[in-house]
Amino acid sequence: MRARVGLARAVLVVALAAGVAAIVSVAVDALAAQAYQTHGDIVGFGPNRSYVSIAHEAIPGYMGAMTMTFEPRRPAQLQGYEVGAHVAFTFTVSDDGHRWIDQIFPQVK
Ligand SMILES: [Cu+2]
Repeated sequence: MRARVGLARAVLVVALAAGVAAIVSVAVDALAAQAYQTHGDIVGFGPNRSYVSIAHEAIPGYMGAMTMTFEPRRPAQLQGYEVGAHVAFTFTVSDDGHRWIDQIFPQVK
C-alpha cells in the first residue's frame, strides 16, 4: 500500500513536470519568432496578392536594405495598395523562414 502511494506520487510529479515542460516549450517558441518593423516601397505583388515584394530600408538586427517578399496573414491586408506605394509595416519571421506581415500602413514619403 505504501509502495502504491509512492508510485502514484511519482506519476503525479512526472505528469506535472511534463506539463511545465510543455508550457516552457510554447513560451520559447513564441520568443523564437522574431518580429521586426521597417518601411519601404511596394514594387510588385504575387498572384492574387499572395505576397508583396517590397524594397525595404535597413532592418536593424536582421538585414540591410534590399527588395524581398512578405506574405500577408490576411488577404485584406494588401488591398488598396498599388505598386509604388510607400508603406510602414511590422512582420514576423517564422521558424520555417516565412515572413508574415503583422501590420501594414500607408506612409507619406
Ligand atoms: Cu530583406
